Amino acid sequence: MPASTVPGTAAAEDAAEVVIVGAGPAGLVLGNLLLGAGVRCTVLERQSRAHVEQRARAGFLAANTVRVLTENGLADGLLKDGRQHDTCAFRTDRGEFHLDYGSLGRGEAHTVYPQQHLVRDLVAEFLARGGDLRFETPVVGITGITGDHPAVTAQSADGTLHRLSARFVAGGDGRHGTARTAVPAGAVRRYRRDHGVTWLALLAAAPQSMGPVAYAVHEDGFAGHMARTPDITRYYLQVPRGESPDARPDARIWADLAHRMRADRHGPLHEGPIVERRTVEMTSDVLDPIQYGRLFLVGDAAGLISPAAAKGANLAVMEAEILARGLTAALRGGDEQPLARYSADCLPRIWRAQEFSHWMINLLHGPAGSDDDAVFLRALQQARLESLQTSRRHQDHFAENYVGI
Ligand code: RFL
Repeated sequence: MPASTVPGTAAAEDAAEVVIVGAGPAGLVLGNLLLGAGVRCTVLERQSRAHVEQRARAGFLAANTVRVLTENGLADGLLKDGRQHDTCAFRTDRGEFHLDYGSLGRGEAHTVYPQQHLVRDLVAEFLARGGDLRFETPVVGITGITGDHPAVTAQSADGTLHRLSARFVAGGDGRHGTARTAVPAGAVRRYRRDHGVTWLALLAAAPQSMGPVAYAVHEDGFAGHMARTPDITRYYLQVPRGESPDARPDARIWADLAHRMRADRHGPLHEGPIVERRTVEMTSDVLDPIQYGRLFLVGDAAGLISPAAAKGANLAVMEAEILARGLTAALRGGDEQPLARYSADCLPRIWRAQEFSHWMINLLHGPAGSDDDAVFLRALQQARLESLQTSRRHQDHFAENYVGI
C-alpha cells in the first residue's frame, strides 16, 4: 500500500473512509459496525494483538450493550460463555441485604463476560470481515480536522512514519490517547472531578466467593467482590491515595478483604493467588462536545467514568453505535445531520451514567475521621443505604440505572 513516510511532505495514503484510532471496545465495535454497513475503515492500535486480547478490565455488560452486539453479529462468544447476573448484595455493620435487580426496574440483567474476551472476539470478527487492523502502530498526530481531508500520522514497528488520510477520524484511543490532544485548547469544555477515592483493583485466581456482586461498606474503607470467569474473581479494596499496588502482600489483602466483607458473619472468601493488581483513582471527566470538525471522540477518549458503577465499556459501545449510524448516513446517504447530532445524542446519556456513578461512590464510601462533617456525611450514607434496602421505588430506580444506560 503506498504511503508517504515523512509527515506533511507528500500525499497521504488514502487509507479508508474512516480511520479509527485505538482497538479497545469503542474502536472495535465502531469498526465492525462500519464494515457491516459497507464503510471502508482502518483501525490503528498502539499495542500488540496479544496485549489487547489479554488486558483485563471490565466484565459487566449492560442489556443495551448485549443488544448492540447481538444485532450486529458480534455476540457469539458472550452468548455462549457469558453468564447472566442479576443480584447484588450490600454489607454494612447492620447486616446484609440483597437486591434482585433483574426483577426490579426494567427487569434487565448484566451479562458477565471479561472485556479481554470481548476484545478478542471483536478483533477476530473485524479481520474475518476483511477489515484493515494494524497493531503496534501508534498514532502520533492528527491534522486537518477542520478541513475535508483529515489525516492521521502513525508510526510502524520499524519506526517509519505514515500519513493516512480519510473522510473522518474516530478517536477511540482512551483518555491518554492522541485524539484528545488533537482538539485545540478551548474548543471543547472539559468537566472533571476527582472523587478522592482510590481502589486497589485485584484479580484473584479463585472462584467467586458468593453468587452476587457484593459491596461492603466499612469504616476501614470499601471492599467489593465481582464475578469474572469460573476461575477468576475481581475484588476491590479501597486504599489510601498514593499507595503502591504492591504495598500489601497477598495474605494482608485476603485479611483486609475478609475483615471488610465481614466474612466471619457472612461466610469465608475463596482465596487464591492474586494474579493482577493495580490502583485506580476514581476520577471522571466529560468533554462537551465530543466532536471537533471531522474528529469524533468515542469511549474513554470522549469521557472517563469511575469504575464504581461499571459503565465505561457500556458507554463506549453505546457511543460507537450512535457514531456508526452517523458516519454511515454521511458516507452512504450523504446526510450529515445525524453526525452533527452525535454529541447532543450521546451527552445526556453520558451525564446520566456519571450521575449514577457519582451516587454509587457516595453510597459506597464514607469519609474517614471524627470531625462534624465526616460524621454527618456517614449518617447520610447510612440513610441512603436504608432507603435502598426498604423502598421499592428506590430499588426500581437503582436497578434501572445500574443496568441501563
Ligand atoms: P480502551 O479500552 O482504553 O482502548 C483504547 C485503545 O487505544 C489504544 N491507544 C492507541 N492506539 C493507537 N495510537 C495511540 N496513540 C493510542 N493510544 C491509545 C490503547 O492501546 C487501547 O487499546 O478504551 P475504550 O475502547 O474507550 O474502552 C473503554 C473501556 O476500556 C473502559 O471504559 C472500561 O474498561 C472501564 N471499566 C469497566 N467498564 C464497564 O463497563 N464495566 C466494568 O465492569 C468495568 N470495570 C473498568 C472496570 C476499568 C477498570 N480500569 C482498569 C480503569 C474495571 C477496571 C479495573
